[in-house]
Amino acid sequence: MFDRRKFLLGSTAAALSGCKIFDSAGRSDSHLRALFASHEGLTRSAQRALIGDALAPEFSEADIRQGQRPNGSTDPVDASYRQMAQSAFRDYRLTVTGLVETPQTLSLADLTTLPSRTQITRHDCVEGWSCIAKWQGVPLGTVLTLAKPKLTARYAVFHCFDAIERSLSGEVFYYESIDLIDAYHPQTILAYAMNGAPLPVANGAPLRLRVERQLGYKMAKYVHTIELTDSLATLGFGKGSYWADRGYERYAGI
Ligand SMILES: Nc1nc2c(c(=O)[nH]1)N[C@H]1C(S)=C(S)[C@@H](COP(=O)(O)O)O[C@H]1N2
Ligand SMILES: [Mo]
Repeated sequence: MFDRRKFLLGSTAAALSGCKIFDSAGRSDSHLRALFASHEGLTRSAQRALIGDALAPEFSEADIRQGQRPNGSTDPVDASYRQMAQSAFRDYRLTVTGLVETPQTLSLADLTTLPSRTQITRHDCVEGWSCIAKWQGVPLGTVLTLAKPKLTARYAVFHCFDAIERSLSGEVFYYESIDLIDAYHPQTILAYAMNGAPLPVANGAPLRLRVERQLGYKMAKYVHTIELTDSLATLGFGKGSYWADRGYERYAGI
């Protein structure tokens, strides 16, 4: 079977800084990964039929062999973001809005007061590298439960502080989305800490999504708003994700 990831090895090796192409601690499920890699068009329902709502593999502290390689945006230039970053995100607020009964505005203190989950998982970027890191955060389901999704809500959309694209026609801020099944998955968390320290700016401070079992680009960094919607048609070009709108699959399962 053609191994797309081995193929990527040659082109990305030079760009790697600290992360192995594929961390060998994750080899146990490599047959599954190879299967999905070879089925780019596999639908969400087909993937669920295969792996169900199983948990992504979790690792031990000893498996963390390098820092999480920062990728994509690493230092948002948005003025309000920079100002917040200078005061340890004291003025940061997460907004939960859209198809909810009780919209929420939560500070970092509010979020860290809620029960947290810690998980050591492997991050797989579509570019062909992996990192194992420890993530701590509040389960997204907990935050959604506070906001009480309406029965019509189907997706959680994540709006981010970083303009990933700047051109004469304007700025495009990073966006992502997941359906509510993934949103309530126990390993789906809004992470504020990484490897035992507050989340660094390069990795999405103060709050980034972890939606394990999916590819790196789903893990929206610099999240300021979660919007519940019944459709993705009006978001970007309609595929629910900055990168999916530019050619990658929306349901980026591994
Ligand atoms: N807001 C935002 N989120 C983002 C990105 C980005 O550019 N902006 N890049 C994505 C990609 S492609 C990857 S692999 C991961 C990288 O996360 P890291 O910097 O913590 O390794 O973030 C994802 N989430
Ligand atoms: Mo990525």
